[in-house]
Amino acid sequence: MFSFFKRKPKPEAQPTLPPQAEPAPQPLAAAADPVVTDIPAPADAAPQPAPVLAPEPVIPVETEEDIEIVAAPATAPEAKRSWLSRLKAGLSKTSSNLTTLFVGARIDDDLYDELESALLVSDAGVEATQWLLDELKKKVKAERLTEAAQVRTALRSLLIDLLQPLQRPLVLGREKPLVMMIAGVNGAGKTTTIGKLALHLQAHGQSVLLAAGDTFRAAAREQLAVWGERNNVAVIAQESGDPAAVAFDSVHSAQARGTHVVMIDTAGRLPTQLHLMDELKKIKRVIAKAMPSAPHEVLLVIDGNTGQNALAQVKAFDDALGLTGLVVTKLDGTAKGGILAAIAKTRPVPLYFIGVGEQIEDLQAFNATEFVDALLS
Ligand SMILES: Nc1nc2c(ncn2[C@@H]2O[C@H](COP(=O)(O)OP(=O)(O)O)[C@@H](O)[C@H]2O)c(=O)[nH]1
Ligand SMILES: [Mg+2]
Repeated sequence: MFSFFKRKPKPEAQPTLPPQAEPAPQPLAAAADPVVTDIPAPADAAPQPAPVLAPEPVIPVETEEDIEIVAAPATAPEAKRSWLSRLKAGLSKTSSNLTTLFVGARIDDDLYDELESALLVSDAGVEATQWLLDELKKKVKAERLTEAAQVRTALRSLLIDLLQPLQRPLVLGREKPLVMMIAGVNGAGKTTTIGKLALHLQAHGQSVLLAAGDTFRAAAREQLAVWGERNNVAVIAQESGDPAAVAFDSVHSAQARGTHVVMIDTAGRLPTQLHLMDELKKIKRVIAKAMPSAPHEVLLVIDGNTGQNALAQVKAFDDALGLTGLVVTKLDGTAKGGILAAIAKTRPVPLYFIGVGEQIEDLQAFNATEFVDALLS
């Protein structure tokens, strides 16, 4: 399930870097990776309908360029089942609210009112809720649906349509090093996510360097350092307390070592702490001084339990930094899940990964169909 896309190295791009042992070629995902079943048609082909019925959806790729699909470290079927069951358990309140209202119901205003309330309670927000209701009513009319169960199926496909644009793979190998900056509020799960990602990336043959950019708390530096030591991942840290300097050093160091991926951790901050938001912008600017095309990914990590405030976070961090991707964590807790619909409708930043626990396999690539099925099961 966990999958990245990795561009095949372009021959002319090679000589600029010191020679370094390349990882053994990865097998193309076929039987090995149950998820990636196909490379989608080129962008100019006729648009494909959302893969509603396919058991394993195709992951879209932006270009048809030479892309090597790197298979996930085979998530064992039991691990995958337990992962999905944790996602379902986390979303169970919303799913029971959303599904019971269809049981034995007639298709009338009461049904739509109840659905509206359930969506609002799930954190879907006014805009996405209104869109879903409008589209659902149109569909019911156009398809002459008469049974509540059919309306539920129609809702499922609308939700998948809404969330599908968030489903994007993280493309590896397009820069060396690929520099990723990770931001978010305190406790969102930034450091944990970096740790999980580092292990996944290593399993894909990628060398990883971490930068302890959370310089506010000595404990945060320690957390990353201990983690790095335990997992044999190099961590750049500094006593100086200047996160921009740590970020700068880490990119230089990765360039010197020929490392594939650098992940830069940052201290948690609220979007309302303007001086701290300015500091993030500075870190980003300084990274670009070390490598003009970097950072290549600016990720926001969001706690899935934050409700509508998560949307405010996405907007504020996106305005400040220009986000390239999101990670939503803690969907195993009491998260209501609807926030993804709100994000998709108002600020559709790609959602690369979702977290449903503290174990490494608990971070998985976001899949719209899987998520909607957990929400409506
Ligand atoms: N249940 C659960 N806990 C998580 C998840 N991701 C992170 N955590 C926990 O959230 C807490 C804060 O994580 P941390 O990475 O230190 O947050 P940071 O301040 O953003 O770096 C830790 O106790 C993590 O173990 C998740 O997906 N599910
Ligand atoms: Mg942290």
